[in-house]
Order: sequence, then C-alpha cells, then structure tokens
Amino acid sequence: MNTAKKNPKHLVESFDLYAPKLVDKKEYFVGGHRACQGCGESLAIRLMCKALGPDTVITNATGCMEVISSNYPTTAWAVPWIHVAFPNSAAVGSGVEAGLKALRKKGKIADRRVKSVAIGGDGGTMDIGFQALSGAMERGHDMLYVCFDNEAYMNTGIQRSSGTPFLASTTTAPAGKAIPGNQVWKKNLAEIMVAHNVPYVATATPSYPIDFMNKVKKARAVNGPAYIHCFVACPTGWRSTSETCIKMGRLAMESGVFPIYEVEDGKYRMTVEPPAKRRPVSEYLKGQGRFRHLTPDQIQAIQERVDVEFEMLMIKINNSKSRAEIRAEQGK
Ligand SMILES: Cc1ncc(C[n+]2csc(CCOP(=O)(O)OP(=O)(O)O)c2C)c(N)n1
Repeated sequence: MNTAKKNPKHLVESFDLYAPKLVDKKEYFVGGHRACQGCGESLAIRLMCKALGPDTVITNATGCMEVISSNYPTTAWAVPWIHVAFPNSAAVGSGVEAGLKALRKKGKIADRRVKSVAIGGDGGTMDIGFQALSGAMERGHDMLYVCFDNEAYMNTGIQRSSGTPFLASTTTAPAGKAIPGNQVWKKNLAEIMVAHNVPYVATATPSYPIDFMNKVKKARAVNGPAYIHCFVACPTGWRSTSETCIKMGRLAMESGVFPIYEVEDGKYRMTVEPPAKRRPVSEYLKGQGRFRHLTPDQIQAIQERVDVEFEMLMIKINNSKSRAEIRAEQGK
C-alpha cells in the first residue's frame, strides 16, 4: 500500500530515509578545526569535499583555511592535502595533475581518475596567485580551481584585496576622515576566467549548498580546467554576527550583488534565479559593520553599479550560445 499517498505526513516522518540520498554523509573535511563561529569558508570547503569524494588531491594556498585546519599534529583533512605558499596553489595543483598523469602512464598507480583541486582565498587567488592561476588555466590542465572569496586578506587581519567591495572598511583602507573605505570596485574574476575560454566557470555560495555541490561535481567531471568562484561570508572581517553567514549569501544573490550563474562552453545560465524585483543593496549592506559608515549617496552609487553589472550579465545570459552550438550552426 502506498502510505505516502494516503498520508503525506508519512513523507515528513521518513525524512531520514530520503535525506541521505541528497548529500553524501561521509566527511572529508572533518570537525575539530579552529575556524571562527559562522565561518562561510570552512562550511563551503566541507560541502566541496563531500561533492569531490575521496579520489581528490587538494592544494591549498596559505590563508585562513590552512591555518585553521592543520595545527600540528592534527588535521581536518581526510583527503590528500598539500599546503603551499601564498602565490602558487594553481601552479602546484597543475603539477599534481601532470604527476598523476605521468604515474598513470607508467602504470605505477591504479587507472582511476584522481582529481587535482587547487584552492585559495581571494588574496591568494585574485591578487598574488593570479599569474599562477592564469597560466594553469591557459595550459589546459585537467584540474579544478576554487576561489573562496571572503573579500579581504582575513587570515592576517582584514587587509583589502582586489576582491574587497567598493567602500568597505578594512584595516588597510579604513573608513575615516581621509577616505570612506576601499577606493576601487571589486575585480570580476569569474569573467576573467571566462575570457580564458575554459570549459566550465561558475559562481556559487554555500548559502545555496545543493547548487554549489552540483557545480563542484560538474567541474570535477570536466576533462580540462574548471573554475568556481565561491562567495563566503566572514563574520570577523565583515563585522557581522555569526548567525547571519547563510543569510548574507542569500541577500547578496537576491540584491544582485553576487549573481549565481555558470558558463559552460561559453554559454551563460543563471542557476539560482533572483526574485523578479531584486532587493535593494542597502538590505545586504546594513547588517555589516564594514559598511556602517556609508551615506545614502554612497549606497546609491553602489546600487547603480550593481544595477549596471547585473544588466550586463543578463544580456549575456539571454544571448550567449555555447561554442558547440555555434559550430553546429556553422555546419562544422
Ligand atoms: C608571499 C607572502 N606574502 C604574504 C604572506 C602572509 N599571508 C599569509 S595568509 C595571508 C592572507 C590570506 O588572505 P586570502 O588569500 O584572502 O585568504 P583568507 O585568509 O582570507 O582565507 C597573508 C597576507 C605570505 N604567507 N606569503
């Protein structure tokens, strides 16, 4: 007898039976690490590792995630993990991939597909590791790079990076009498990666965990370079309360500050649809002490910039075609 049909409550009561099918219960980034309360970055890494599974080698640039996860003699990593210098996560990740390929060719390791995944913060990726990342993507390595963007050099004390938003107060761009916070607009690294013509680029946030994990799985399956730009809240650096970590990612998406999309073979697709009427950016900014000094005019300037950037993205989403589609149209 189909009790679910007869009694919908049955479905809720049997949730435990269904939930494990959604997400792997195994943990490859385990508890006991020393991340701050409400850290979006450590949550995102936990989800990423679940989606990657055990056949993974992770290369980690210096930053918060290395510091909190590997205090001697302990480790939070249940997959092979290499800590490397601040600028060269992508370079070492591409070396791991080349090494695995060589060992497999010589028959020295089993013929299973082990994925090389390089990770870094926004400082380690968008600034100091940028050259290594660009080179790795250009050379076409079969690897995934994930940037965990908490919008400043958090590990060393909230210094601004090229991921820091316009007018956010940081320790090296403090809002005060001289300047009202960071003086330049945030670099759009996802778009720069699209310009590398790699097969897969996506933006994501742990506020939409299934979307993020699906993207990690998709990127893992790509036979070539893939890049995910993961937006992660940092209560310590953003001067926000720890329980707002998930809410911040949602507000960023719903206001258009951080749209969640993917670019597959050149074709853009919004994967988490923002509401028809986007929230004002002020709703996203107001819970964060790094923006507390902003005047209404400054908030308006940010709103206008977000509106323009969002429209630019929508034009790409509504009009782009994949390279395969264009080739087919050209009869090639
Ligand atoms: C060449 C070099 N410069 C500076 C540092 C000091 N340093 C270590 S971690 C870090 C900040 C990391 O910031 P980010 O990459 O944004 O990651 P987060 O800590 O925010 O996760 C800095 C400046 C270093 N280790 N090596």
